[in-house]
Amino acid sequence: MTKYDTFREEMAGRANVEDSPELIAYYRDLERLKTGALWTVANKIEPWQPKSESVPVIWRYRDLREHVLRSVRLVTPEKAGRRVIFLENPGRRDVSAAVGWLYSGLQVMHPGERATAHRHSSSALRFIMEGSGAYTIVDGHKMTLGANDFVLTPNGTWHEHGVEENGTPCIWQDGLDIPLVNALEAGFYAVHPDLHQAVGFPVDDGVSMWGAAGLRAHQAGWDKPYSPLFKYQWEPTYDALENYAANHDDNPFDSALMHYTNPVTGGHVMATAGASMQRLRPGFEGKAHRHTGSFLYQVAKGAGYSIIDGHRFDWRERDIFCVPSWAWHEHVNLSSTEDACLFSFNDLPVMEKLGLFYEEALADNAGHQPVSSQPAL
Ligand code: 1HN
Repeated sequence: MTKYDTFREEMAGRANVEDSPELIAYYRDLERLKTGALWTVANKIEPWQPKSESVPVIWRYRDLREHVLRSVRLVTPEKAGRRVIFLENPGRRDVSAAVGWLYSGLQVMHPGERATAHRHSSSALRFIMEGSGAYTIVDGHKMTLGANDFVLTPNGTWHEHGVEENGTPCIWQDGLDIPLVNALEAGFYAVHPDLHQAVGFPVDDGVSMWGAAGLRAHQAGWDKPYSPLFKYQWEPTYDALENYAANHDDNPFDSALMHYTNPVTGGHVMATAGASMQRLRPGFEGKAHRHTGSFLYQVAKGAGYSIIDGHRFDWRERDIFCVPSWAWHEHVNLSSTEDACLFSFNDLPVMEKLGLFYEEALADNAGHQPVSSQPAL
């Protein structure tokens, strides 16, 4: 029995007042006083269970890539600030979100280009999709980036990006909590006074200080509310997943799922955003579950499909798809010989801190959703 089964969906006890001429006149009077009667909105503002405005969407890289590259000829990073094509969920256009309160976009930079340094109240992360020579500088720490590397630019940190002269065109996915910060009306933004920041440490110093599994440097000190390990490289991540998968049973929903962590606390990488990488073993057919929290996935490796709220979404490397809060979802690796890896980021730290995380497995139909013959939006 899940926590949710304790809530019963009965009309008794819920607002059920019929309009009458007197009531309508009364509502008009209340409106003039900038007030309202709760029973006219109660059922809408307190749904029986989470009702996401977001719809499941897949953004296929083979459709998007050429348009992302097209922007290089149309705008410069100097003029655009950041040259980004953002992902717009049809249910969340009003807040420019890709799902729930999460923003995401694809950013492209050519060799020799660099974007100016700025900082803001939003926390950001990036997952590298293609190209070589990309780098990010966070509070003076410069990091080199390759495909499937994951990098943080936590809130309040000065950050800028570029691609070295001898690199190739680079594309990465940005993820930010901007819609959430805007909803909370808490966003500040500043451009660096010198437009660029000095590199104050050896390149990739954070990885050598914080990146060794199970070890902590004697001189390491940290009291910020985000991970000091700004960069999580693909090779050790994949090694860890393979090792874990080889020695542990599959999780029925996620096969082998590991979370990027703050090495100081063992918890989420940032205060408002968490991120994970999962490996679906060859032939994996996950069962359906749902939980609160919004998720954006990027296919880091392989091909398969996910069924999200009864719609099937076929994906392959670099495709991005979202799972809205409380949507049923199950993942399948189509290959019987190759594994598939899914990167994802989410707002779970917020859900957990606010005591709003709930999860349940699909009990019916052996844990699998019926699939609709209608296409998704
Ligand atoms: C931002 O800082 C970046 O640093 C990318 O590359 C996208 C979208 C909205 C607000 C800040 C970046 C962003 C952003």
